[in-house]
Amino acid sequence: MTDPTTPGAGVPSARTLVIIPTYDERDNLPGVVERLLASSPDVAVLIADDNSPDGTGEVADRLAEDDARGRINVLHREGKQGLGAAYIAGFRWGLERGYTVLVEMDADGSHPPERLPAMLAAVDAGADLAIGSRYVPGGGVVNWPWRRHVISRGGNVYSRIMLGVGIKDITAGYRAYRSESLARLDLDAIESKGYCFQIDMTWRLLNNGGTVVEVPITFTERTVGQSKMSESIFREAAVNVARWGWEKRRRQLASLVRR
Ligand SMILES: Nc1nc2c(ncn2[C@@H]2O[C@H](COP(=O)(O)OP(=O)(O)OP(=O)(O)O)[C@@H](O)[C@H]2O)c(=O)[nH]1
Ligand SMILES: [Mg+2]
Repeated sequence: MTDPTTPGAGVPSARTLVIIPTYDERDNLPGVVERLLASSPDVAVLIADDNSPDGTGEVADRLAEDDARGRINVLHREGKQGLGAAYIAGFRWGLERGYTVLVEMDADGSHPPERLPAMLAAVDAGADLAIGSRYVPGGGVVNWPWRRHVISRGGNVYSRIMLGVGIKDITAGYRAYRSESLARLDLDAIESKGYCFQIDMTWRLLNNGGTVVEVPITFTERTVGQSKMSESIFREAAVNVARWGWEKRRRQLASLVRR
C-alpha cells in the first residue's frame, strides 16, 4: 500500500523532478528552493540556468553543494535561449534519469511551492497534466497591476475561443506532468519561446489524448528582479494560437467533407 500523502504516491515508483529555469534570479532562487524543499522534502530539483549575467548559476552551484541530501542539480546552458528551450532541456534531463513526474516552477516566487503536493495528488489521481491555476475557484493573483490582469485574462479567453478548450489558465507556468505522457510528445518540434510555450505544450498534450486538471493556486507577483515578459513574447502567443485554432477547424472541416 502506498501512502497517499507521499508526493507522487500512486504513480509507479514515483520520483518527482522540479525544474526551475533561471535568468537573473540570484536574489530569488535560494528562497524558492528553501520553501520547496521544506514543503516537499522528497523531490529532486533541477535548476536550468542560461548563463545569467548576475551569477545565478554560481548561486545554484552553491545551493547544490550545500544540500546534504544531494537533491539539487544544476544544468548550465550557454546563453539566453528562452524559457521553452530551458524547459525542454530540463525535460530531457529528467526523462533520461527516469523521473516519473516533471514539474515546472518559476524561480521568482510567483508559484507557491506549498501547493505542489496538491498538484502531485492530481497526477496521482490520473491527470497527465496538473496546472496550478489562478482562474478556478480558490485560485487568485496577488500584486498585479491592472494591465497584467487584462493581458493574462485576455490571453486565456483568446486561447479558449481560438482553440475551443475549456481550460481556465492555459498560459500558467506552474505545472506537473506525468513523464510517460510528456515523453509521447515530439519535444523537438516545439519552437515556442515565451509563455506561448505553455499553451503549445497543453495543446500538444490534449491532441495526444492527455487529460488536464486545474488545481487552484495563489500566484504572487515577483517583488525582486525583472520580468522577462515582452511584446515579442505576447505576439508569438497571439499568432501561434490563431494558427493552431485555424488548423484545428480546417481538419474538422476536411473530415466533414470526407464523410
Ligand atoms: N533558463 C532561462 N530561464 C528563463 C528565461 N526567461 C525567463 N526565465 C525564467 O523563467 C521564469 C519565468 O520568467 P518571468 O520573467 O518570471 O516571466 P513571467 O512569470 O511571465 O513574468 P512576471 O510575471 O512578470 O514575473 C523565471 O524563473 C525566469 O528566471 C530564459 O531565457 N532562460
Ligand atoms: Mg514570473
